[in-house]
Amino acid sequence: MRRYFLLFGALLWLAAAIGGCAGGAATPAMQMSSNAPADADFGMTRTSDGGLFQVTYTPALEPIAINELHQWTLHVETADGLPVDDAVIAVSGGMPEHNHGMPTEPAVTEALGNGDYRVEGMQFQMGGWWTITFVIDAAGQQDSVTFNLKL
Ligand SMILES: [Cu+2]
Repeated sequence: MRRYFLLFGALLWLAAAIGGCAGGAATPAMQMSSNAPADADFGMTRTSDGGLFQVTYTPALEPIAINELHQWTLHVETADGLPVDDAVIAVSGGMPEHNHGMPTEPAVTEALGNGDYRVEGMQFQMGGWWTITFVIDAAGQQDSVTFNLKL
């Protein structure tokens, strides 16, 4: 009897995994891991790749729940700690090991002043390792920052 419950549970898990990964129906279950590299930085404040900006995200939903649409506030400073206003910021995200993106198309919808920006449309359809990348254009310079999340 116990065997049947285990099999049923495995099928449920597989269905959930496939359902959560658009286009991943052909992905073998063995490849469905979502482990970040051992040295991945999960901090909510990071320096952008080129060192131009210090960027901090604050989710309106804490902790972040799966499948719940919510906002983030992004705070952008120069390397010297001065708030960066009038930036143009693009958002993208996904699960690197699953080759899928987010179910939504998040966007910065409002500059709030003092280096803060409202990010709308944040939603994650499954648990695991996610990366969210912000490409920041400000004062004629561009740099990007990628945050790691474990959901
Ligand atoms: Cu996934």
